[in-house]
Amino acid sequence: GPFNFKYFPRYQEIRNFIKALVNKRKYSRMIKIGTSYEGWPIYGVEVMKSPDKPVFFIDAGIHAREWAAHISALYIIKNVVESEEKFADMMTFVIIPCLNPDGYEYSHTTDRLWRKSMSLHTTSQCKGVDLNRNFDSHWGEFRSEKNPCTEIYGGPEPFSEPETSALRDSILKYKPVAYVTIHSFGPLLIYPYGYTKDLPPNWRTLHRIATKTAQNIKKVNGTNYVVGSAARVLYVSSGGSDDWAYDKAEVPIVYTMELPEYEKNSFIVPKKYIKSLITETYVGFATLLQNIYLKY
Ligand code: 0X9
Ligand code: ZN
Repeated sequence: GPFNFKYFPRYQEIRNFIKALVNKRKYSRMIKIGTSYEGWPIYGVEVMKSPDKPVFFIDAGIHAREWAAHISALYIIKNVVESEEKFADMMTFVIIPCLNPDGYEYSHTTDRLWRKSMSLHTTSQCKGVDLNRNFDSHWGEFRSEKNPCTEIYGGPEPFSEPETSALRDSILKYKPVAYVTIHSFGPLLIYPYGYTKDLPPNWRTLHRIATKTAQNIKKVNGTNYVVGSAARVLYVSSGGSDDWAYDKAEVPIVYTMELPEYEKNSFIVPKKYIKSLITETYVGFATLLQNIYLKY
């Protein structure tokens, strides 16, 4: 039967789900923003009623093993597409549920804890670039490695990877007012910067919206999101998509959402928690949307 959010789907199933979902829906279409290293199309959903509305851009799955992210993005897609008028009246939505299909598939077939992409760079036998170290924002400076055999290899140069280039081009094309990138695990709702403990110009706005969002999420299952700048709340690391979107693409509202863990220090989400995970993450999305809509 069709995908029902009771397990974690393979990439082919994500494709089929999106295709069936947007079929005959008003304002929704399936888009392809690029092609992965191994040749998978990188799919997304665009929900647009009219081209003059501000754009809310979401991605998930930059990191392969963070399956909580992909499935939560799919649930947001389902709700936005099926609402037809309700959300499309407010903003335009672009949602990419799996930016790193090669790594995602590999985390299903071979290594559940794979983080990176699957590309091979000439000097090494080791595969994969940490896509969240490959963006052109203080690239290679902090918590990023030059050795391809490490988990946080930043790649040979900024945007060396087809996946990060595709995201860059798509963000530059849509010029969103808000960009949310979904990861795990936290729970954290963090804003720029990641490359410095200095705060960005509009950090008060970012902090206020994040605080409201965390409060609303808490009402669902009691999950306690921690709010703050990436570098202050988590660690200093550079080359991330959030900092690039904020500094280089000039997106004013940017968050990295680190979804909760369900076993101590683990990316594994037992199936029985999927429903509570996607429900509360959706409430987080809806709260962000409300606040961003009021401001833009
Ligand atoms: O380290 C990362 O890329 C993110 N954490 S994760 O555990 N999902 O790998 C955090 C990124 C926060 N943003 C920046 N440092 N720019
Ligand atoms: Zn991540």
